[in-house]
Amino acid sequence: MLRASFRGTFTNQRLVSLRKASSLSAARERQAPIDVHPEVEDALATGKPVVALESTIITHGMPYPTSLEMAQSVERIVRSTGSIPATIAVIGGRIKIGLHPAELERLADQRSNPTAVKLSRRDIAAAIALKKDGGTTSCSTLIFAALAGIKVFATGGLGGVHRGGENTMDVSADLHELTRCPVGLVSAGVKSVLDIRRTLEYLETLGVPVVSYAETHDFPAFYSGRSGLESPWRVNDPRTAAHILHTHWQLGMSNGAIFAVPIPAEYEAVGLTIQEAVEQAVRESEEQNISNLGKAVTPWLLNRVGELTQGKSLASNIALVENTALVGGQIAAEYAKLAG
Ligand code: PSU
Ligand code: MN
Repeated sequence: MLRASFRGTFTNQRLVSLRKASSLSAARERQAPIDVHPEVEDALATGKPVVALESTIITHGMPYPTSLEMAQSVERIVRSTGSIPATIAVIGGRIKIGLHPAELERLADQRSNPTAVKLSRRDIAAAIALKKDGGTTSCSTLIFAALAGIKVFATGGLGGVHRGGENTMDVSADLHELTRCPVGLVSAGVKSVLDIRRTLEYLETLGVPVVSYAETHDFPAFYSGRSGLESPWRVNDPRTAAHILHTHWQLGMSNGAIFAVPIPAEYEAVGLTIQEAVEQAVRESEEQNISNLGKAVTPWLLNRVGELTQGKSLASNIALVENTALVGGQIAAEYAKLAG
């Protein structure tokens, strides 16, 4: 009886948006330290498209001030598609879903704030309790996006199985997180510092849908649009991509999916040069036992590739992140139409 009258007072659409907000409201009831930017809050409440953006790329992935310019630029690009950007981070021990300009600056400027930590799932509670600043990896961005009810997340490079991972067991927590969070992750594929073949195998084991957002099935390899390995699926328009996500969750599946977008074609040639630097960086990392560095392995490799290419890899990195932000914004806009 109560149920019938409750339903009668809400439209279907309101019910859907209430459902979306539920894990966030539950966390708030538990007084979890979460601040949602008012613009993001409004978008989530009214069913407008929102795109989550990560922040380890800002704190550990690029040097300042390029990191800040990139972060501002991807937010602008998301806006150009009609979606609202929500850069996610931890500031002073509080989770931020959407950053104010001064917060973004504080996070990016590692000269005045060199203590921002890299946050994977295992680091979140400690970083919050100790009132740290932190950049969220794909893993922890997925967690907070899911908590807030954000359905699309755009990033550059997803973590994966490291080369030699069969011995070191260095497999990014990003992969497993995709089994827990119902979020569509848009990335430029997986970087060739990683073992792309094993990464794809492991994603299959985990049951994570992998879709190339391209003209061919080739799974993109970050600096290059092609890895020579195939994705099981491909689409090349935002509506079909959104339809895949919508169908996946209509069926009650609670995991995420990957859309892998190749770097713009004009960066393909320089990608070949960068590939040589990648091979050298991986060789050096083996000689210097870098695999013992734990979560510092990925930042070390990124930084070394940057040094060896004299910044060319950085320019490519920016271009591919901007491209995934564009596609992510478009997919989120289409998804919002389907979800109503
Ligand atoms: N690849 C990049 N830039 C990055 C990262 C990966 O080209 O900034 C970051 C992302 O935040 C990714 C994380 O989620 O590194 C993976 O780290 P690890 O391999 O330690 O899981
Ligand atoms: Mn690792």
